[in-house]
Amino acid sequence: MTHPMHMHGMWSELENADGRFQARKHTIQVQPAQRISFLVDVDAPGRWAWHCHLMFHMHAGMFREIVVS
Ligand SMILES: [Cu+2]
Repeated sequence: MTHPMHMHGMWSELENADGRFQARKHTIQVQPAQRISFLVDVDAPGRWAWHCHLMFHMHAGMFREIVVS
């Protein structure tokens, strides 16, 4: 099952297999056990959520807080 991982407050630039970057995204699709690489411009101070958009995954623990200070 794909995990639509969503970071609040900042954009992500997903890197493809060629080392090039794709369009800026708020939500990145991640397959189970898949490793991905993405860049984030950490330019928004505050407390932000990073979580799977599937509510039952989020409630099962796929939720983290990102603190930018
Ligand atoms: Cu998920």
